[in-house]
Amino acid sequence: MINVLIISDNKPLVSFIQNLVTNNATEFQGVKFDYRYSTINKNPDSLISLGLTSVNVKSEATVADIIEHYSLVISAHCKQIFPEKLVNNVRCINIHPGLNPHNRGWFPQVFAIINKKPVGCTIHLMNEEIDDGAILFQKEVPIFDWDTSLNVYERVQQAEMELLDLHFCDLVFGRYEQKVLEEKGNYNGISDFKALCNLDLNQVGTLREHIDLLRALSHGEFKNAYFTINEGKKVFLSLNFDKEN
Ligand code: 0FX
Repeated sequence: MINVLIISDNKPLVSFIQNLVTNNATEFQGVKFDYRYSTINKNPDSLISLGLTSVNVKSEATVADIIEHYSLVISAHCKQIFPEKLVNNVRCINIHPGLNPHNRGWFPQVFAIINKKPVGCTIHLMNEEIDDGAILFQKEVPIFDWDTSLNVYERVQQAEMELLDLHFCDLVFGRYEQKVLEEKGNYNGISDFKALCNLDLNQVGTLREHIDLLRALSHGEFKNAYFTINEGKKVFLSLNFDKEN
């Protein structure tokens, strides 16, 4: 029996993977899939409704248990960073919403809209570094001038599902070639994102640069970009585009 652990904080991805497992039942005879969300997830209800229970990969006892019981761990947008002990002792694969090595880390499409580096999704083996490790499968997606962060993110998520549709069985059975990148690329942390959100009303730049900044921070209902008025109150703003057909 092959035991596979899938850890995810993203409902559409989990649901997609669960359907793949159901639809490939013959191929997956002898494979057992367990699904978990990370313990730091503050809104797990939709994941619980899919049958997931929580896991804390920061707990040493849990890591020891995972190493003992599983031969593959898949992170499908897991909120917790896997510890070194875990990635070094069991095959761990990450499904990442960015095109490594460009803009590794937090919210790749936000930074790609601003710095014009390529974006897409990457499925890679995990090592001790964040969003690093040998690449197994990748797909780039375009960014148009009228895209917000949400538009690009939806395109990336679609590409993730396309890759999973094509290669999920290959991932489980280890049927892939590994591509090790020479370049490390660049990394953005949550503090970089927070710094972007705090708008400097005196910032000088082209109108294109300003539009890029604001659309990069426009993502549905999220309150990202803001400027501050008296008494430190924040005024949030976002951009909407209306492209003629
Ligand atoms: O599934 P996911 O893309 O993110 C998850 C984890 O939450 C995250 O910690 C991990 N780094 C990632 C690989 O997997 O969903 P999300 O809702 O956290 O973020 C989706 C997008 O939403 C993000 O790319 C940008 C946007 N967003 C998110 C937050 C939390 C914002 O614009 N503002 C925000 O405050």
